[in-house]
Amino acid sequence: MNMNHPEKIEKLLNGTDGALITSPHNLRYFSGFAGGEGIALIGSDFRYLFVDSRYTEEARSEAPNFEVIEFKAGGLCAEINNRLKSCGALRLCFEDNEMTVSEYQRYSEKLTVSELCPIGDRADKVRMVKTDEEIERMRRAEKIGDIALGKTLPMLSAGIRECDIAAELEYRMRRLGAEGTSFDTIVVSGAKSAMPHGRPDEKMLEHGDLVTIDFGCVYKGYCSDMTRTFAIGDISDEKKKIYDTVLSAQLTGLSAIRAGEKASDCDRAAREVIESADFGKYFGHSLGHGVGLKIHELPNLSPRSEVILEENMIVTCEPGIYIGGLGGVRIEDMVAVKENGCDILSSFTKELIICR
Ligand SMILES: [Mn+2]
Repeated sequence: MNMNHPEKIEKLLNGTDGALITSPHNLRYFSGFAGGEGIALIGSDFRYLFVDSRYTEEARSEAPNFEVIEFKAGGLCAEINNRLKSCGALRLCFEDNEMTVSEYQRYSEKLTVSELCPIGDRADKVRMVKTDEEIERMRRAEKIGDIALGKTLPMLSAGIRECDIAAELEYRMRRLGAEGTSFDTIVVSGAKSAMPHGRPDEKMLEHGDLVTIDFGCVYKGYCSDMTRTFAIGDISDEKKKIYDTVLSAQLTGLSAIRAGEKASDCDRAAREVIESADFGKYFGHSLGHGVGLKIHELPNLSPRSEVILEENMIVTCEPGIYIGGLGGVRIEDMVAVKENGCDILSSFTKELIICR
């Protein structure tokens, strides 16, 4: 992001004189600086980036549209106050969802401002619609996941531990150029697969298990997110029915996603498939979420969402059924919303794979 998007800055400011940007993802989005630690002060006609000496070089090269100011320990607020004075900024907005209470108290005491107003979800809303460059980074991230999963798949068999699969997948993604994982990799098998966000441990895969793998990586700052569920050997008819129902719901959700559609209607379309198979009470979460610099962004594809989808939003479509004691299935793709549908960024098969 840079000076090419003044309308995004105006949305962010919403009538205030400046925005105090402190979170790693918003620093990166609005300035380009990827170091994570620093403070940006952004107004309609000024751009300052305050960093300590560890980040000065990086900030100067990554945020060319910003005046980079190096501060010494204890000197940050004085440096900010100098710039506030020279540009006459009095009312600042700040990231209330990201700042600690003690940081807020310190800024309230030390900054010479008339008001610090919460920014609410304005930064998140600005980031909702992606540029082509952002989409290409996420397409690449998702592709890395596709390839890494393909290379890990031969490991899946009875007797191997969940933690070994998670480690292999993460290693493969790093070797393919990922900067890291976009969240802690989920590999859950057997009865544990009924925990949507369970953690991989030393449990071994067993014959007849469902194994859910939910994972993603970060490429040039942008996250990917995908989920596939596999069978270890032959599975029961009920597990097969759960799989088929989730797949059908996922495909229905995908076909509902398009620009102009209500996010809540996409959730509804997929949920109805699961409800009509009498599994409704086992699908507790929403259909999907936005993805970007953060793994969970706006919009939410949930029954309560009031968002109308717009072209180039990136969202996931990930229905699931989780039955305590038995197991669960989730299938997830990340997609770019388009005028007449959606562009699915992952290409890994969704046909049930039975691992022998
Ligand atoms: Mn997800």
